[in-house]
Amino acid sequence: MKNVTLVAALAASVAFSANAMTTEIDTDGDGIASLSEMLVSHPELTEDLFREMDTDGDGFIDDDEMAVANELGMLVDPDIDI
Ligand SMILES: [Ca+2]
Ligand SMILES: [Ca+2]
Repeated sequence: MKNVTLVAALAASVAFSANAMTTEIDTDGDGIASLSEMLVSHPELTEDLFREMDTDGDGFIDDDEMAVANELGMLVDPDIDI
């Protein structure tokens, strides 16, 4: 039963992370973020960092890649004052 709980927790975590792709970032609503879309909400983002986030190299950040980037703390959340 422990595994079931873990899977449920992971699923909840992924569902939460999927919200990382907000309409604030994905301004054209296609579900993925280009570098220029990312730069609107994350002006500190560099092209190098964008390429690191874009793990499948398609030139866009999708939900999964955004979630991983958030998990690794690659992006500074503009809503959080550090
Ligand atoms: Ca987009
Ligand atoms: Ca990608």
